[in-house]
Amino acid sequence: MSSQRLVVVANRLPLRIRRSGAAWQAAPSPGGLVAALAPIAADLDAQWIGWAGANPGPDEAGRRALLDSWERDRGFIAVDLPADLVERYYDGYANSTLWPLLHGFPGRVRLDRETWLAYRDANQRFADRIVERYQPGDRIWVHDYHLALVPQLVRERLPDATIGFFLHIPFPSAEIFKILPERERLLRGLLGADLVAFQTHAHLHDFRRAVLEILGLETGMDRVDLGDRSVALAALPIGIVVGEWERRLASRKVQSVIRARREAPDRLRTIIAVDRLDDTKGIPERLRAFRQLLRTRPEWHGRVQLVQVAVPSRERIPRYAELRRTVSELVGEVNGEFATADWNPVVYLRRSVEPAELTALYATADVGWVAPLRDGMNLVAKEYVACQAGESGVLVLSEFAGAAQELGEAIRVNPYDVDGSADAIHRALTMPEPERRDREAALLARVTRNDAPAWARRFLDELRSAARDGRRDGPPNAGPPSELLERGRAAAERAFWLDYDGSLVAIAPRPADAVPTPAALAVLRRLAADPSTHVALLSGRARSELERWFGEIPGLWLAAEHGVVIRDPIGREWRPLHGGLDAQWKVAVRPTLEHFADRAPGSSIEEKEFGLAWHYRLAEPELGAFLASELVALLHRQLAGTDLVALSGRKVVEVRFGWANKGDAALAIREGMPEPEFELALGDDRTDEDLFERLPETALTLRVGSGPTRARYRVPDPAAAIAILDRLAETRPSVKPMRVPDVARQLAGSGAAASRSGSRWP
Ligand code: ADQ
Repeated sequence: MSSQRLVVVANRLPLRIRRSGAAWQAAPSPGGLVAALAPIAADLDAQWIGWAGANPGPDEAGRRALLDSWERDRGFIAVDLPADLVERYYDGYANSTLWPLLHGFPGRVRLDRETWLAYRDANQRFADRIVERYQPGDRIWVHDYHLALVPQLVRERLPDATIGFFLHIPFPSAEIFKILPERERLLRGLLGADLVAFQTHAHLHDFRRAVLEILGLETGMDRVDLGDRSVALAALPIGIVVGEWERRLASRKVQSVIRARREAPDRLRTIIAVDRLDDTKGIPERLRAFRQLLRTRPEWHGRVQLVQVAVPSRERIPRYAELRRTVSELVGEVNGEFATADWNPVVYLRRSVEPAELTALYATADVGWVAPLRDGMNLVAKEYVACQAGESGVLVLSEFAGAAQELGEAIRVNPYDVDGSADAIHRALTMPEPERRDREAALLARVTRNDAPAWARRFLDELRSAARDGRRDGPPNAGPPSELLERGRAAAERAFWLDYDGSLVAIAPRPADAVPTPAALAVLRRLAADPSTHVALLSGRARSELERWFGEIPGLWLAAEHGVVIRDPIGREWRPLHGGLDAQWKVAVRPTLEHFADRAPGSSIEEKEFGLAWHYRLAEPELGAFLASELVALLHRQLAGTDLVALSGRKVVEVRFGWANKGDAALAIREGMPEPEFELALGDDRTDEDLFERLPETALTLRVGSGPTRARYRVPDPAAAIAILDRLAETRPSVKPMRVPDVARQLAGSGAAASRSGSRWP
């Protein structure tokens, strides 16, 4: 169905174009991503956008003709990248910066501004191609670390597009990720997607922590809230296309190779290792461990053979060329030390082997040895298990591969531990047959159940719900329409319900630093000076602070501590919204908060007249968020049966009267007013939602900044909110005499607030 097209976007197309003599030729692209995804993409009839691996050169017409035929026949759409850009983007930022960094090897990372600029440029070219080909309803599935900026670049141009991102490699701890000067841009780039998925929960967890520490965004288990939308997070381990391996395994050609090898009279026990020649794959470490096995257990001399298949990759990068040399030397050393005229301990195939040959190699090996120092998943482990179907080969698997999270029946090794690895191989070679069969059968069941098509289905299901649910969080950042503001400006009778912190001024690290800006003060003055405009400032702050900052502004209502007490603009008297103002409870609750303040350096307690708050904006973010949830749970128990509540807000946990509520405070003030013709409420956090909820539907409710909201409109920050208030404060036809005294009198005499107040508050 054309409205449900799938568009796969990856650095490479499944085929690459190569010059062979005078002609252009197609060859398969190497690596795990293409291996897992290409068959699925074909089944789903997906379009595929990627680099074809060759740039315009001699015989451009021939190259174009081949690319056009790919597009026509296979839905492969090539992105052209000039050669010097490829070098800086692909060899440079993607593989010399992101690859080692995301694998957790900061010592191998190259930081270079030039390559970053190229990365941005290349990502922009991919995004342009996506936008150019986009049809409404398309699902865009972006793959891997080469294209981290693409989701956001596409989102900016196609706000409604459905975009998913899958990271095939690990995500490192926040401490390591933070090394990147471009860390913020990269996270924002990824968060342009509706769904960001990882290979394991551990990677997802590290990502959440980076989002918290770098962007200051608290995340749910599986969600990042961006305000106007949210991004779903998921851990979806990739699988292999088991069916393809089964088919090859059953083929006559492969079966005859397998038979011949098994029946050979001088058959050795064999260990298979298959890797891209990459320094994360632990090839030298494996060769050293194998040498150790031969040194410590001579009984294996002449009886066991390690077949190391390694396909060279990224050889223009010096690190990779160096690795190639190291591996060749080590193979030479091990063979030099132990080989005999009849026995070669290590067979080294430094090339790409055909799928049929690979299948036979996996099927006939007694042990599959997968030893990466770190790996997103590692498909070789799963391929070995699939090719051992009905047999009893043993998988030895590094605990640092994503696959280790799933494949619990493998023998686990720490690839850095030479002795431990040698022992594990000995154990695998000597394991009794029934145990081997049991383990293999359990592994095969897992690999089959979570194969690549199941993985893709799960991703696309998650993407569908993410795109549907992610937009529910309220209005976009566009603010109210002009006509509405015009009507508001001209209305005869108006009311403004304004929050202060985060709404009129930006949140500051310490509450005392968030002093009113001249712009905020000016607009408050202008609005409150208008005789037919009622302006109330409804804040969580203590009355002493509100009085100090705003006490002298004529005509302004003040409500402190979320409406616990209210001051009218004429008599300037504070009255409680509700009776029973007792602050004795603070004696019992304060020590609990103090205990948490001690545990989180940088956090502090704010003492209000009728409330207590624990602020953790300056504390280490993850510790702060963790302690906040613990504190809320503890306070819930401590406060049960009282009229106090513990609420968590933005980097704060507050204890206050449950009945204190900005919405009720506004209604109490409103009772004494004529019905306003225009009404605006402004707020940035949960306590303002009470206000939005209580006001009539016709009120212009405006949320400042991110977060789910019931407000009708949203603006990004206090500056934008003030700009709107400024428009509404513009000169307007003067109407009706001043009404504030009537309202104040009513509140003082018969209104809700005063009737409950008694005379406790002067
Ligand atoms: P890779 O780093 O490429 O993939 P891996 O998952 O092991 O790592 O996939 C390698 C693929 O290449 C396998 O399908 C293997 O059969 C094939 N291969 C390797 N050497 C070969 C050779 N000499 N000849 C022929 N084929 C060879 C990245 C991440 C992984 C993640 C995958 C998929 O680094 O962690 O598992 O993506 O998400």
